Amino acid sequence: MTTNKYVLSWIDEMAAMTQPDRIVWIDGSEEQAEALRAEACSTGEMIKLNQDKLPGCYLHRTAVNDVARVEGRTFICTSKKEDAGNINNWMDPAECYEKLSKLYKGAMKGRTMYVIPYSMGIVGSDFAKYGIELTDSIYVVLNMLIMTRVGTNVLEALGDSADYIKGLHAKADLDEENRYIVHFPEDNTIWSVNSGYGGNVLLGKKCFALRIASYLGRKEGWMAEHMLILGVEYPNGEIKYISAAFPSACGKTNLAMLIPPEIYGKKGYKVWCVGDDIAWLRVGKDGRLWAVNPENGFFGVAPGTNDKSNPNALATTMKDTIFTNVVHNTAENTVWWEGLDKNPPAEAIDWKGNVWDFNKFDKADKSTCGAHPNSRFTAKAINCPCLSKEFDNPAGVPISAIVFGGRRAKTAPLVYQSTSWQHGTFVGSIMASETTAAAAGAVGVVRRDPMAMRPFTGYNMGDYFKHWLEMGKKIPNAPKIFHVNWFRTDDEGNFIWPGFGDNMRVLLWILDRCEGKVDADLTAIGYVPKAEDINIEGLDGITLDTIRDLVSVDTESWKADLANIKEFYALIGDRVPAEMFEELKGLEERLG
Ligand code: GTP
Ligand code: SPV
Ligand code: MN
Repeated sequence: MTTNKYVLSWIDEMAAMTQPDRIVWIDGSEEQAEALRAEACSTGEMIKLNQDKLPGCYLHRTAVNDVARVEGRTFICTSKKEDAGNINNWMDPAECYEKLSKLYKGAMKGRTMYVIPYSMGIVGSDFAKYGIELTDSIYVVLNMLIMTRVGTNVLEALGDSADYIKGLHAKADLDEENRYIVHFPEDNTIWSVNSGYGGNVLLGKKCFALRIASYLGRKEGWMAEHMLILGVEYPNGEIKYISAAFPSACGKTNLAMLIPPEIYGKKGYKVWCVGDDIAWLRVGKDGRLWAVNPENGFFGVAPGTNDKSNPNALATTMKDTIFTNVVHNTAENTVWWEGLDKNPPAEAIDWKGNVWDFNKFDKADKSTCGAHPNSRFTAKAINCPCLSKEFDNPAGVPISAIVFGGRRAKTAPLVYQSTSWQHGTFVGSIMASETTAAAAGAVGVVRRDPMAMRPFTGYNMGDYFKHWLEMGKKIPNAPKIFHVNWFRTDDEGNFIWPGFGDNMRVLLWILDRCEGKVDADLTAIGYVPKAEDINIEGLDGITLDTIRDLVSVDTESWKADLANIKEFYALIGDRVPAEMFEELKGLEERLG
């Protein structure tokens, strides 16, 4: 398929180590994909679902010990430890290659090694970057075919160049103790072993498009961010674009596919999805910041997705989708998950592969769930009813506003605006959120997650803040920076803000601020809306007082946060830029 000597010699070397029985090149054709689906079904790796109801859809269950990203086993292997920084796990590259080579040795004996040439971004475009993933998993091949652009045209575009990301994945024994997701940014290399789950093994996604790409972006003067990209269309046809960084399972997919509330819908407002997870951003010739989504599909959280919360996502999954770790409705041969509807199937197999009795489901006990809380759908972008016309535009879209957000029960208001790019960078740097099921470990613990990139920055977090500051100086028409929180709770722990489609009301305030069309109140943390400027028409049970409460700045909880921010900066270490301490001092003084 190629005469590229860098590619061929690398594959020889990896095959000599892993010793597969056969090597199969993935060409991106439907025929080959269909044969692989049939093979996966014949071995039980996948289940072909009811083709009348869910054409082209399949179900897969991962091993029960392998259901989320493993941050504790994810490493950045730079030659100098300081370049990975204290927020990342680090291993010496030589030591790591040696250690993992032992795990890979013979790991593909009796198996097939698939060679997947893929592109992040549109093949042949200025901003595309290429990768080759070697894997012994058909499930990985089929997911990569949805999530990235795969095929022989990638090899043609690569030509004789050595400029591609080398990814090696082997399932090996799925041994948790020897599971490693490691990155060698200085060698354009990613090695993953002993996992078969999502972000650990679809190497184009978090490993390449965020960790390696963030490293490259710093070197080359652009940004790789954990951001959705959406367009808000006004009744006059004008479209304004927003990118937003929320931590894993905190609402990116939902916001990106938002359906405006009726009061806006009937006036002609629309929202268009450009991307739901990753944005690559660069400065355009016009001095604005332009964003592309390097992916080609969505790897979205299933639980909670329904025809009210996210009808567009649900529609997207109705064909050509791989479901992972959801409930199998065996009577109908369809799928189900918590929060889909109020009719759990009577005959069902849970995500672990056991018979599941929905009567035993107890909301307070996650272990009784039929679908794993981090169960996912892998669906094609082109099947999304609200996909932006600009999705395939290699130039991307110009960004008016950058929005940060997280899950905070109390501290963060519904929305606030930073006072400058530097202050906005500070706001991103102190983001905090309750942890979710997207990563292995405790759920619901508040932790700092700067720019939603804590698990995904391929270099020192202090240098990453510095890069944000440097980028700001290079964007003459920089986006304004905001922070949102859909997750404030009342004393009973209920979410106060309705969220989902109604988040449109906040987006419109944000865009009005970008245009200087609406006033705001300056507080210690930044600008907050005047309550009457958030449209509450048609919202049940929400009054101007609710909004006042939602945008109020609780000085005491912010003061309590300061100590934690200082500790976090100290943990990052001496590369935190002086500007961040300046901002911190300013905040402290304003809080009094
Ligand atoms: P990753 O794919 O892990 O990066 O996550 P994501 O940021 O795309 O998260 P997603 O949109 O899938 O949201 C996951 C969870 O957030 C689900 O449980 C949703 O129900 C919940 N969620 C999303 N938007 C809102 C909202 O506006 N309000 C509330 N209360 N919950 C929301
Ligand atoms: C996330 O965890 O942020 C995801 C899912 O988007 S995964 O691809 O598993 O990282
Ligand atoms: Mn994500």
